Amino acid sequence: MADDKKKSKVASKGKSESSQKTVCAATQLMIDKAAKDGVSTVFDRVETIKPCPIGAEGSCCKNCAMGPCRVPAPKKKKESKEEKAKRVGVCGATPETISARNFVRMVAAGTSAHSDHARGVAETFLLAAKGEAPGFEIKDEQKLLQLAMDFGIDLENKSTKKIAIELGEVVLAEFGRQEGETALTKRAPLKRQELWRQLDIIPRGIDREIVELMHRTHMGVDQDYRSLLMAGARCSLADGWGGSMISTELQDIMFGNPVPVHSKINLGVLREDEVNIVVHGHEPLLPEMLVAAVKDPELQKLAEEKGAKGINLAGMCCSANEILMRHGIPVAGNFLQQELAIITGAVDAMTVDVQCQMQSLAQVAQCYHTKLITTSPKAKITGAVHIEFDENDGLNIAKKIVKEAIENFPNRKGEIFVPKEHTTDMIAGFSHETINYLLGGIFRSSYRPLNDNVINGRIRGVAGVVGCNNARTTHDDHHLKMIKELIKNDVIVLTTGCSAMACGKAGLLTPEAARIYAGEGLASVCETVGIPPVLHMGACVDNSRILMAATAMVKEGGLGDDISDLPAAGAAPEWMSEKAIAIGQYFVASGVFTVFGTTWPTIGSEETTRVLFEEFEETLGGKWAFEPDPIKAANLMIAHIDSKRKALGIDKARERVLYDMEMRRELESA
Ligand code: BF8
Repeated sequence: MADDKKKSKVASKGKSESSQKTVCAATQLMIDKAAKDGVSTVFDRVETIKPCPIGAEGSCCKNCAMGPCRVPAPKKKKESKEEKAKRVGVCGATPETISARNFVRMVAAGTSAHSDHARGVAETFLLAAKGEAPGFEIKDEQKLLQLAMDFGIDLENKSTKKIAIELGEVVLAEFGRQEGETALTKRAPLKRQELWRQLDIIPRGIDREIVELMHRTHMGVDQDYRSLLMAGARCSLADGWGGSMISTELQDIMFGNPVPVHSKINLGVLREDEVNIVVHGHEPLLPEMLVAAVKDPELQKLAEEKGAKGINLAGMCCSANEILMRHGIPVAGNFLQQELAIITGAVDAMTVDVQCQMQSLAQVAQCYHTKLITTSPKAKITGAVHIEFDENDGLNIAKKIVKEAIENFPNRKGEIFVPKEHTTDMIAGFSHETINYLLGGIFRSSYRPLNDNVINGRIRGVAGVVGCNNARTTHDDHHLKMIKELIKNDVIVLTTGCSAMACGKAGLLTPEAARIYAGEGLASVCETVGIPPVLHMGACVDNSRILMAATAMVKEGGLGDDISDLPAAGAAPEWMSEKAIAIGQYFVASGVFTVFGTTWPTIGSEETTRVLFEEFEETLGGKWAFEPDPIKAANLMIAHIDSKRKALGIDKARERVLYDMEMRRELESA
């Protein structure tokens, strides 16, 4: 922040401003049921546990046992040099070092989560390539060949099987690579790669960058906040152009590249008279096997024998996005709805693997009959049943889980209540290849029509709105307010994760939404092509699809020669996880202006915040911003998009479009 006035404004913006818990009617009904049943949920706990103000601003250093040292931002506006010199930790660490360390540790944790997910997928891919993982196969051969070429594999005179095995081995080696450049960074626009090289922030190996960041932030190592923040940028690139991209690519190869698919969303997709299995977490390996297992005739028969009308599989969080995108499996809800699914009393089993699973699920499950089943050796929950997933025997394990759910169906107790009237239709499945195809048609698939419509001003720009729910903001509200403001202003929105689910529930993921919510220019394009104004691109690892879409726009031509030239912006208005910080940081390091809401974790240091919010634009071409008001945040994004349009010399085109609309209105009223 440039001055004290600005800084105190940022600090006060971090406070929660609303007592309304949700804008989702189904969620509210289930919060009411939880209260009636005497069950505590995240919506109750957030009222009683206030965030530690010093931790929230990134001013608590607990990296050694001389502390924890609390070095909060000064209360008064002007601080003398002597006062500032005293505001340090026991070892002398300054507020800049402490806040930068805390920030980049979040980047390291987020990168590790996406990348360890990727490692699991790569291990399964290699087994599948060798024919040693029954049920897993190579579904998208074209994508396999493309990825193999990106990893420098010579394809000549090799069978698909041989290429796949080589690819699996090379990809696994990518995690432990010690030097050189992470292979998929070469997919970025050339100018971006050159900038990364100049700044020496191209990741070497994925694990190496995470380990180095943990080392740098150990007591007494890197104590220059700029150096720490740049190392954070490098680590984040190992996520976006490394771990996350590897997950997306290998999953597409094994399970199929998503294409537009119709489905339904919200807690109403659960069925009172069927066995309900909710699959929650992130890795799509078990979910894919469950999709096959629930169709097993013997298990269907067993369900009938137990008095159920069928077996209903539904998703929660990013696991939901994975099987929605590829199979159209209905989605029960996003992050803040996980406990509420169990509170319906109709969930016979909930499986969890890794990430975003609240420990409270075990207590909530005990109040009903639900079997909570942990499936990853990396993530156990006290009180849950553990049935470990093994890719060597995936289908049988999935069948075992389905059987557990069926056997549990007769054990339902208490009032069963599914908010049946609350489901919404949606279209998901927009991979970046699909956008290419939809816009250009089968024989001339290309981003040209998208670029042309940006250049002619019908589409003002592109926004990636992604990320979590956070119980400290009204559930779904900030996603929806921001996205409606963007599309109203002709900004097409690409969405993933829990944000995509908020959009689905609110009806924004249908082509009809264009006419209702989008500005005239965007609506005309959506109607011509038959797409929604908000495109669901998948789970959080699929934010790598947004990087690829942005790169495709640059390569198509006419919109500059780097991602930072595009009229584009990113946002996570309800973020809560460390993964979101890693994602935001790789967007910024890829040249994108990125706005986060809710709270900002470096407020304790004016200088660290200034580097992230201002200086990064000079060095990286992208920068962070914090704005908890979603409408104001959307307008920051629109202003940025307009500034990029101006720099590209295409601002006049949009003025003409607006003039045309005005003329049309005049004609209509004449
Ligand atoms: O990875 S958006 S709450 S579910 S972290 Fe988690 Fe956030 Fe949801 Fe998926 Ni992403």
